[in-house]
Amino acid sequence: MFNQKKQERLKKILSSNKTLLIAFDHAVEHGPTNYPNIDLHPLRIAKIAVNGGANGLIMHVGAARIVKDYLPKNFALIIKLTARTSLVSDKNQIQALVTTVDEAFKVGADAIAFTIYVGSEMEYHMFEQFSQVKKRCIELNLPIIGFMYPRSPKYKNKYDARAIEYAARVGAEIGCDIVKTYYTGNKTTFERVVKNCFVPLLVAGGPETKTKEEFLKNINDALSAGARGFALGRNIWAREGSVELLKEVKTILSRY
Ligand code: FBP
Repeated sequence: MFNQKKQERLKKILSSNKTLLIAFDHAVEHGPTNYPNIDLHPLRIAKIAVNGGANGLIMHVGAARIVKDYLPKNFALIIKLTARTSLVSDKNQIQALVTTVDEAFKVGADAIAFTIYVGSEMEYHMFEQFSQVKKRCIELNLPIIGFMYPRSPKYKNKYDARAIEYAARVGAEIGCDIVKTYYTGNKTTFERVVKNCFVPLLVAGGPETKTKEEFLKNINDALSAGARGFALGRNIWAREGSVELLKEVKTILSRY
């Protein structure tokens, strides 16, 4: 029974062979002031996700409450439990637990998302919190998507392919059902990331690329390296023609 429910929820997220999620935690992580000309209302983002053919949306619980009644039945609501702002002196150390698994479940989460800054000084604290969250997720049959992001003094650049490979592997090892991490920017190095991550791997969109074509090239390269799909933010909802662009990504996904 337990596994069946979790499998059903996972199936909803990983529907078809490839997953397309919209990520929208940026108003917390980067702040609304970072996007002065963008309408950051959660419903606008939800409409982009639904109309563009995504199969799920990742949001904090407050935003999730606003959009949940709008979302179609077969669409996955993923609630992010951890947060940090960019107002602190070092935004790369830790994300704290701001929402409990029970609260997310009550609001209607199909899965939860949890960020770990792998390699940061506070890594142990995020690991400890993760173990508590995982315990409750198991009881409630909720899948966990681990946002596994390198923040190591050993690899100063967070997009260093070796650091990304390590972080993604850690996510699989510690029990994430799905891992999400950065694209390395290079197909060959990303193949190694995929190879070493034994659970489905989703790719973040990253900072807005100069051109739409550059963004779509990254999408193609990540897929041909073996990615199982994407959780895209800025490169979709911060661009003109978000819905059409998301549809283009969906078409590319269907070719793999
Ligand atoms: P993007 O597609 O915009 O990169 O969003 C994915 C994401 O994981 C967001 O959920 C998160 O806010 C952001 O990336 C974090 O990026 P960074 O670690 O570079 O601040």
